[in-house]
Amino acid sequence: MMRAGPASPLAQLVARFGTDLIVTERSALEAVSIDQHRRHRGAPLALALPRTVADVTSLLAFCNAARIGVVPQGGNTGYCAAATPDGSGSQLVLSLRRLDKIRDVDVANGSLIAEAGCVLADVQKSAAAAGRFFPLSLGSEGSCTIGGNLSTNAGGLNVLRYGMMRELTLGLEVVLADGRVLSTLQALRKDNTGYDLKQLFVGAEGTLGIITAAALKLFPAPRATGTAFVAVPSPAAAVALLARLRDGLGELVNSFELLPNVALRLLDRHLPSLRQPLPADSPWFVLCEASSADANDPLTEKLGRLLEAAVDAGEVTDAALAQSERERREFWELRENVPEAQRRAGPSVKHDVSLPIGRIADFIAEAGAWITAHVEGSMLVCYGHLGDGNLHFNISGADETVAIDAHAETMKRTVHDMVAARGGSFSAEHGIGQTKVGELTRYAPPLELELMRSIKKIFDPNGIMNPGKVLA
Ligand code: FAD
Ligand code: 2HG
Ligand code: ZN
Repeated sequence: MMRAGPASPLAQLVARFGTDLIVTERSALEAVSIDQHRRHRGAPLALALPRTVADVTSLLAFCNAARIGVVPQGGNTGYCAAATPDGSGSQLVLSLRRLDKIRDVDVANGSLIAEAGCVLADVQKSAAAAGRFFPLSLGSEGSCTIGGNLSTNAGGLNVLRYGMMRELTLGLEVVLADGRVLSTLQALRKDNTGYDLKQLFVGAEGTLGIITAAALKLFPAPRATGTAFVAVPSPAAAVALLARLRDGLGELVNSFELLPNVALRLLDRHLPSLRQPLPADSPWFVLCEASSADANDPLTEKLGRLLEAAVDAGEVTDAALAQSERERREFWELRENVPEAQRRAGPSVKHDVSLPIGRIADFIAEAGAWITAHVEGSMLVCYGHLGDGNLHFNISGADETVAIDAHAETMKRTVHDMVAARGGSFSAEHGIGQTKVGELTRYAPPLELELMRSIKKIFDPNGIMNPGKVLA
C-alpha cells in the first residue's frame, strides 16, 4: 500500500488557513510579485491576506515552525524591491491591506492609532476630519500604507519641519517572527523605561517583524501658508536662500525642494497640462513653503519680503507666490510629478543620497561634471529635498537610443564614493531592500553591520522575515 507523503508547505497553509486568507490564483499573485519599477520579478508561494492581528499571529507562528520565508507588503510603492519575493517560489507574500482601520483619534493627546494597511492619504484625511494634521506627505500617498511608511522610515516633503516617519511615531504594535505580539500603543510622549524597542522596527523593511498598527503624532492644522516657486542661479544660491528663509521664518518653513531646469522641460513634454508658473529659463528652481496654525499670519507677504531681499543678494532671479490654494496645489503638482515625468522619459538609474547641506553644491558640481564627461548621451535629473540634504540624483538617457542601464554600476560606484567622501549616505529615504544590500555591506562600518546582524538573530532566529533584504 502507498503511504501519502507529507503535504507541501502550500497545501498545509491552505488546509490550515483556508482560501480566504491564502490566495493562490495566478491573477492575484501577478501584482504582488513585481516591484513598482517593474525591474524585479519574484515567484511567491502564495499571497496571505490576514483580516486581523490574530490572523497575522497564527500565520507567522506557522511560517516560523515550517521555516517559510515571509515578505510583508503594503502599497508596493517602495523603490528598492523590498516587498518583492525572490524567484524560488517558496516565499509567502503577506499583504496588510485588509488591516485598514483607524482605531482611535485622540485630539487631546495629539495622537491617532492606525492599522498598518491604512493608506497614507486616508490617515491624513482622518487627522484633518478631527481638525488636526498628519504631516507625512509623499507623491505616492494615494497608495502607500502606514506599515510601509514605518518600515521604510519614509521621508517626503515635510521632513524639514516635522521629521521622518521615525519622529512621527509614538508607539507600535508588532507581531514577532514567532507570533508573539509586542505592543507599545500607549501613545506616550515620554517613556524612559529601558530600550526604545519600537524604533528598531522603523526602517527595518520587514526584516524584524510585522507591524500591525501604529500610534502616530498629530499636529495643529496649518491655517495659513506661504508657498513660492522660485528661480535660483545655482544650488549654492538655493542653500543660501534656505538659510535666509529659516532665519526669517524659523520653524514655520516646512518644505524646501530643489528642481533643475531639465525637470521642468520633462514635465512640459510629458505632462503638458500642468501649468508652469515661471519661464523655464533658469538653471535651477526651488519650491518652498511655510505654514502656521494662526490663520491671520501673513505668510505670503513675509515670504515675498524675504524673496525680495534674496533678489538683492543675488540668490534669486525670479519668483511666483501662490495667491490661492489652487495655485499652491499647481506648484506642488509640478514637484510631485517629477518622478512620473522622468519615468515617461524612459529608464533611469536612481541614486537617493544625503549630504551635509554645506556639501551639496560642490557634490552636484563634481558628480554632475563626472556624469557629463563619462556617460555619453546622459540626462541628469538631480532634484529633491534640499532642506533635508537629500537629493535624487537620477540619470536617464537623453533619448531612447541611449542604454543608460549599461552605465549603472560605474555611475553607482562613482556617485556613492563621492557621497561617502563627503560624509553622506547612499540611502537617504528609500531604504536598502534587495537593490542596495551590496552597498550597505560596502559602506556600513563593520561594527554597525555586526550589531545589525546580532539584532536580526534575536528577533528572527530562523531567518523567515523578508529573507535576502537589507542584510546579506
Ligand atoms: P511597500 O513598498 O509595500 O513595502 C516597503 C517595505 O516595507 C518592504 O520592505 C516591506 O516588506 C515592508 N513592509 C510593508 N508593510 C509592512 C508592515 N506592515 N510590517 C513590516 N514591514 C512592512 N519615499 C520617501 O521616503 N519619500 C518620498 O518622497 C517618496 N516619494 C515617492 C513618490 C512616488 C511617485 C513613489 C512611487 C514612491 C515614493 N516613495 C517615497 C517611496 C515609497 O512610496 C515609500 O517608501 C513608502 O513608504 C512605501 O510604502 P508602501 O506601503 O508602498 O510599502
Ligand atoms: C520623490 O522625492 C521621491 O519624489 C521619488 O522620493 C524619487 O524618483 C525618485 O528617485
Ligand atoms: Zn524623495
